[in-house]
Amino acid sequence: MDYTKIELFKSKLENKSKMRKIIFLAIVLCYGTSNLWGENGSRLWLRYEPLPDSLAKSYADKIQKIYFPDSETGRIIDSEFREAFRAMTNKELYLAKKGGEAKSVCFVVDTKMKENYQIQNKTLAKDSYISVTAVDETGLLYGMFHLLRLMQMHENISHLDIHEKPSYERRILNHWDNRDGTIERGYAGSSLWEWGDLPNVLSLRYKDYARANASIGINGTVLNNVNAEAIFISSEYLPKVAALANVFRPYGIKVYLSINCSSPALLGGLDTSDPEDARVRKWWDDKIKEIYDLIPDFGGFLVKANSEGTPGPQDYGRTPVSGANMLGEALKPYGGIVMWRAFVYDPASSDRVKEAYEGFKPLDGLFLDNVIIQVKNGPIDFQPREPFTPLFGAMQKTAVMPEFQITQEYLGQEKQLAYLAPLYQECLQADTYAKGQGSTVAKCTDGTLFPHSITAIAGVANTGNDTNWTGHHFAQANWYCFGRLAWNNRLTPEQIADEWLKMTFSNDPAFVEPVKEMMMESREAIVNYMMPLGLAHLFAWEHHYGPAPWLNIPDTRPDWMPSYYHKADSQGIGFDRTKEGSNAVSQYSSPVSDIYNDINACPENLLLWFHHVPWNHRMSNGKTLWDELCYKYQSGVDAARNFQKIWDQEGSFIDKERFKEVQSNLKTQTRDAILWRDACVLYFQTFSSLPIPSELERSLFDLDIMQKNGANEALYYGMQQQPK
Ligand code: GCW
Repeated sequence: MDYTKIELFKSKLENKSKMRKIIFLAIVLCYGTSNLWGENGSRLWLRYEPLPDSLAKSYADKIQKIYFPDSETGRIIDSEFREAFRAMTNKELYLAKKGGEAKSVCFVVDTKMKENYQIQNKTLAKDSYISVTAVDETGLLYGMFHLLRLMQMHENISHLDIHEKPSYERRILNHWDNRDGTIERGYAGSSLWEWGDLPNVLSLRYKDYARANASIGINGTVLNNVNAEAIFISSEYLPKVAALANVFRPYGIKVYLSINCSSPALLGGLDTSDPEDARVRKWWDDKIKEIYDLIPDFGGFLVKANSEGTPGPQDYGRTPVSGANMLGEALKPYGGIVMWRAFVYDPASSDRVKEAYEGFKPLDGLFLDNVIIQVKNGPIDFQPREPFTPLFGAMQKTAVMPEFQITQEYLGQEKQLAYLAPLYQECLQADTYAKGQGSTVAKCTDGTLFPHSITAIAGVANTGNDTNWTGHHFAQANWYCFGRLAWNNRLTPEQIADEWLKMTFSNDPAFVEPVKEMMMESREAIVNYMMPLGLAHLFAWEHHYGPAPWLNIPDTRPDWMPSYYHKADSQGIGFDRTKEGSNAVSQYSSPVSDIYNDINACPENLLLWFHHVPWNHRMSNGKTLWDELCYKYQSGVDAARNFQKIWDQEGSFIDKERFKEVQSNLKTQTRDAILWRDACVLYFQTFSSLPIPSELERSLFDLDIMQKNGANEALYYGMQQQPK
């Protein structure tokens, strides 16, 4: 649906009488339906395009009836499947009177199953039907979306024997959404949650949000920012939260909330929020009861405590264990959980990457079993490339969940194409050696190696109220791939890109193959033109889009300044984290620690993360470090240019609207890649004093102008500095 236009209608009509509201709803419904098939990206990967005739006929020969449970979720299954089937095959489905009728698709719950769902062709006398069985109704919904995915991908559905169960039990989106509709690090418009209208008026998008999530297996959503306002758990807001929970429930999605640890003082008027204070405990007990009275299946709390200025138990000399267990105890009787973030770091520390480990490893084994520690994939902060956080595999007696960022805070935001499945898989498949070879981050967190009563994974959402949900059309692929990997952490990024492209754009191999290749290269291209060879955090102040490796703001946290990370000087560049340096390498198990510690064994894509490397150091390809750095920056720019060339050839395969929007995004991306290259190479050259290899492209921007005007402004406000 064209949500932007709907919103426009709505704001015009908002303050009018009740009668007008009804008229408005009618308009919205008609308008929505008439725009249902518009190509503005609003349908995501659930487009259900008409199939080629022969395929439509073959599916319609196999499926003529539908059988489903008589329940709210059952009716969702029926209407989604029926409408999708009609759109794809131009055929109506009849209702089957009982399960297992010939030529039917039949959805039946079997609570004894060990898997989540199965999809099988079953034979009945000489006819056959498709059976979808699942452990519960949410499983049936997942099975239904799986079957629709196969059809959207033009797969054969005659020999199905699919058995699925999820890698993680809780697959959760974290929305960094604020009460006023802004989204921290959100690049796709305002928040989807219309707090002013809730609980009485429900936006049309809530259901579509739930559908989209159910279609990729996401079963939890944290509605508000981890930098949490206490008001979300107030008696005023809880009915609003409950209204959303009611919409999401039939789609198998639980709601969770981020909490502010000072809530007992802020909302309850207490003079303390000390977790060891009996009045504070009582306040939380009462609050949690109030929540469960309204939302019986409430998921639990996400907590960012004593981090970047948020309050927490350390304010009272307590540990995270004290805060987390106090909440865990109160949530326990209701089945709720606490997700306690390990993203805690102190400006005084000489090496920020060591802090999550130093703060949490000593607490291993002390948390209650309904507390899970939420750990960012890398030890700094969602950079284009980081090694995995060493807490994975190190905390063995406590449940640990990975947190990825779907929103592209540090990867070009809504302006650049960065397919993130390769980044997610790089972390999940990294070998921690915690229990010998093969102890991947995936296996350390999904219960395979260290069984715990909860397994979970979180992704910081990239959704907003933009018509296409995510700003950049290709950013939808990151929402999609997060869900798919949370469901099955063994899927390859290629497989997922293949699914997404076919459903979102076209099944034509002449489109799918080159565009898939572009997606697969996109994250590495960004690494190369922003911060190759293990560099990190070279971003301009605060907005984290453009480059400012020179940035040094006096009296500001040093660990927020690029020079803290790159440490360039006349000798070389990079952060010495070896045993002779900050010794961060020792937080990894052997042999990972030995490999990272050895300048000749360390993977080159992490070299400057772990070593301060002389400019004339020989890389494995024989080039000096300086030359290699220049080549890497150029290769990133070359890749961005190449994406433009690839995309320019795809116009005939897809709609004009999305084609042109992506084309324009790719232009911006190339422009900004050049700026990144010039800013970084020219700035680092002031330390290396070495020439840029003569065969490489010359720079377009002047360092002094970039430094004076701030490359960041140029990027944001339409290139005030023109290329020479
Ligand atoms: O990535 C950084 C962001 C902050 C964010 C913080 C976090 C929600 O720049 O905006 O705050 O991480 O993860 O808590």
